[in-house]
Amino acid sequence: MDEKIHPDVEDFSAEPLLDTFIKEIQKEEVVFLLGICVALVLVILTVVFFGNFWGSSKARNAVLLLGLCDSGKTLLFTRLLLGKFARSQTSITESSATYKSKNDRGSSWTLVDVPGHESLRVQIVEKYKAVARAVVFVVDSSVFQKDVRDVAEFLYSILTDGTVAKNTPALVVACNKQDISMAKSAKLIQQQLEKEMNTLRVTRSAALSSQDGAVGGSVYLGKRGKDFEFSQLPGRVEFIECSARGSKGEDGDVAGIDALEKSLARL
Ligand SMILES: Nc1nc2c(ncn2[C@@H]2O[C@H](COP(=O)(O)OP(=O)(O)OP(=O)(O)O)[C@@H](O)[C@H]2O)c(=O)[nH]1
Ligand SMILES: [Mg+2]
Repeated sequence: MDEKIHPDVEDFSAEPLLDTFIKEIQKEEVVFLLGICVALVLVILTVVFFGNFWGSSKARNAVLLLGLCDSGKTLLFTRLLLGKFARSQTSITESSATYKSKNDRGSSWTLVDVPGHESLRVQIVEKYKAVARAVVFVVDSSVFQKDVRDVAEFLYSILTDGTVAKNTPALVVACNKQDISMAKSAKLIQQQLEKEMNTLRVTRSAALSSQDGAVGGSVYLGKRGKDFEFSQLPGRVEFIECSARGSKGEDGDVAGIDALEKSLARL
């Protein structure tokens, strides 16, 4: 009788249910563990990415003053740091000092005055190029017509350097000595440099064989199949006019380097 009242009791077994339950829990555990793993991987990747990004941009804190001899780098260096005029002689070694930008962020950079003489500058550029946040390329605008080829060759060698092209430091071409009446304008200097560098690219790039650019640390400048223009460069490029002597001569006002200070404030 009892057996008939509870016909299913004998057939009933807790085992399949328990199995299903355990399997469900195990499935959830696997999903949960997978979730944790994915989250961990994401955290690690983020840390590595931002660590590298922050580390490299933090490390690149040098502003290099480059340019031919007598273009006015040392005088600009003194004016930027001390705000006043000082007599200068041809530099035979680099000078560096901390420069505080005139911006609200209070950013400060290591300003490096690199001698213009070819035999000295190559080694110093090598030393600082990997940490360059910006290159201030100083041009003597009063003798630009005579120097154009040398200026273009120097700038070309900097811009096609593998390390420089990879880090894309901002380029500020400082058309200095605007207080001299013969001085060429920034616009004209830019146009003539583009023309000259276009020619240089034709003669120099014959050695480059790879399509994507990089060969032996040297890269193709600008866009293939198009005349060279500074706007084709990946980094920020600015042409500014300035006068390290100030527009009113030796005792002149600081306005002569205003445009350069503004550029540096944006770095
Ligand atoms: N009129 C005028 N003279 C300038 C200006 N900037 C520099 N000079 C003069 O140009 C000469 C060369 O200036 P430097 O600052 O020594 O030139 P540099 O680029 O440091 O030259 P190197 O050290 O040889 O590479 C000096 O007699 C400066 O006084 C400027 O804006 N206007
Ligand atoms: Mg100098």
